[in-house]
Amino acid sequence: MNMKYTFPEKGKSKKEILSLANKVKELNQDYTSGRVFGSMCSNPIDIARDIHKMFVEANLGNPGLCRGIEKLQGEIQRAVGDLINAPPDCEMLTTGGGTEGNILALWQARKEMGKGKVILPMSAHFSFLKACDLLDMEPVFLPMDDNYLPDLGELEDMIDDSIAAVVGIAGTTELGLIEPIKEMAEIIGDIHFHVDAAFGGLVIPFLKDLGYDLPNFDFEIEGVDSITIDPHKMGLSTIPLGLYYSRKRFPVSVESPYLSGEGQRTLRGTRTSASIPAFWATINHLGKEGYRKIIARCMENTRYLVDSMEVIGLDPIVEPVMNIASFHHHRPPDVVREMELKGWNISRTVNPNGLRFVIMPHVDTAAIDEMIHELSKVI
Ligand code: 0PR
Repeated sequence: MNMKYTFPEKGKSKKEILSLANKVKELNQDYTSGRVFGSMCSNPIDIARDIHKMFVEANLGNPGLCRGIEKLQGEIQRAVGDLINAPPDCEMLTTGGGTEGNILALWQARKEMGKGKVILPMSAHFSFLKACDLLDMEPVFLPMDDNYLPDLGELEDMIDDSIAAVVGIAGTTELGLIEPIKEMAEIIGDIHFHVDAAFGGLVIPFLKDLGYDLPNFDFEIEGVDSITIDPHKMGLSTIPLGLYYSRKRFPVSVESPYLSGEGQRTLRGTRTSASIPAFWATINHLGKEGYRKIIARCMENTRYLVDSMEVIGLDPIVEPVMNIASFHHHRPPDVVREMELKGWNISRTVNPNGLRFVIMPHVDTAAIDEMIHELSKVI
């Protein structure tokens, strides 16, 4: 059908628009339905939502107009910097999320190293493929070992003069694994080492506090050059917000003479910046204590999911390290589709084939029971 393009001639009333918007909202899957198991995002906590609304016009593309936001950005830098052992002179740039953070990392590596090859573990998020295409860099894939972690022997063989960057992941998208960052750093030497902690960065420090014995992934390891962390995932704040930490100053700055501020850095210019005060509010409202409580519950629910899946004959691909659990299955696309038709959002893995569940704070044991009941009919 050929739809004609039309711009409304006359305006509608506020009431009419609200009613239309509410109808549209019903088409969206609501996290509170308990039916979303395939998302790394959740409902932002109430205060984040309120504060976000207060700052909808904020634009860090022109920092001179929002010095208040810059101040809160600094507070976020120090708070999250504490969680990831960031050195005091470390830089942090706010981004639109993991994709932009990963692009900045490869941009920085390309600029500093003057080379174009990137070693990506097979587990790497697809955002790195966008980054490589954009920056005209060549991805080289690092195979996994039997535990679905990067094969360190292979990594050693792959290192040569043509490599600009190596990526390691703390909280892999498919399995939630923490890769051996320290061991990888020792092998790669001076090459730019970027850690993608988009999901795990705001989970692992709290799990450690809770007594989980987990490997280090952060700036405590000397060879780590940059880290991506997303407050809009397990930071439980509003979309869009990512943090890009770099040991060295990000090397690109473009003069922006008609704006206030000292030249523009990062990828985006004018940008919604309300998620910065929203995350600042989330951090200060929850504190470490609040995050620990929420994450402890997510882990209990993840355990509950794994135990319940056993009853319907699904085996975990790995024992979950964080609140992501994936299970062997031979035809995941069919199961995902059939569950979607029944109103359930689940996800899948590719390396290896399986069904994937992210146990975010909006998932409880009642939702898990109901979901497994439906799943048992389609596997
Ligand atoms: N790095 C890792 C390890 C990720 O898992 C993701 C996203 C990214 C980077 C990219 O982050 P942004 O999407 O913020 O740029 N992983 C999820 C995925 O693609 C994102 C997601 C979020 C998926 C919400 C679904 C959803 O409802 O699977």
